[in-house]
Amino acid sequence: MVDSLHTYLEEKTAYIETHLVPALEKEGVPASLYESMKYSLMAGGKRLRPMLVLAVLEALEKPLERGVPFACALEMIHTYSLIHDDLPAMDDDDLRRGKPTNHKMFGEATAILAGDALLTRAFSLIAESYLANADVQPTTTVKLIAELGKRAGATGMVGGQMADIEGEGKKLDLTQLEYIHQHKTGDLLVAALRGGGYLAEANESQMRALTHYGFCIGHAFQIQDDILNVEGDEKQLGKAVGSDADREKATYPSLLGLEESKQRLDALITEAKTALAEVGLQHSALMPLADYVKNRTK
Ligand code: GRG
Repeated sequence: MVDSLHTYLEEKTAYIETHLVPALEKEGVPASLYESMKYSLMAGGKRLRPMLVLAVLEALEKPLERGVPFACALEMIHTYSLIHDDLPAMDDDDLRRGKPTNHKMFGEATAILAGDALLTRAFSLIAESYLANADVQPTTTVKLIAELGKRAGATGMVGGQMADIEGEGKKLDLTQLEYIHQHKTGDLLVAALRGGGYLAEANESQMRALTHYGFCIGHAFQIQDDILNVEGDEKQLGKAVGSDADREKATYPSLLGLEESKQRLDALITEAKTALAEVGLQHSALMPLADYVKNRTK
């Protein structure tokens, strides 16, 4: 079990961050495109998805280095999704993590291309790195690519984003809201867990448990996001500027109320941890990481 979650998060964040910039291609890339990609990739962030990959390898006692290319690829896809989400055609945000959004810094065209290039680089990074690594079977590399394509694309994150946009201003029910968040937010977390599982040669029951854990924390992540938005808005004395309420988006608290949302959040975290304990992974960092999803304040 990790002694201190805080230290664990700091150490793993630093480890991941040393690998992100070297994972980008520089030679032959227009300088403005490279700077735009690097700007958003290194603009902070919790690095939760890469951290989950490393935690799976650690839990199954495999070398952490093996997870690095896949972890970086996930962070690149996450970064691209945020760059595109901030564009005027989507959320039209000026700030992300307290800094100007990519299109505010580099212009819209460059921001679109930086997102495209990060998405593409994620896949070439996986293919190049693992095909050159004798510890990873080529079939594992293909599984990683398939997993990421499915969870990031039209059947995953992009599909969830589309449903979210189409749901704006409509009265959604819980099933529709869950569909949106399972795909928009949850699928990339599930990809982190399953990709880590492939790389760590998890057996079938471990793989099922990791998938279920990913599903539960993905769902919990979104509920906590909604709760943080409500509580943040309450602190601003009900002035919900830029909030989901303003944009007429359904949220868990708006459908279930704050108390029931919190109960669901607790139940999901317990379910995630139980799934791991059932396959003997109760001592891994994945346990406190589940609590972190619930207790996070940003
Ligand atoms: C544009 C294809 C496309 C998809 C966008 C991720 C996403 C889909 C939209 C972001 C909007 C949003 C706030 C979603 C809620 C959950 C979420 C993914 C939050 C951001 O993830 P964190 O908290 O971000 O891990 P950091 O900043 O820590 O990296």
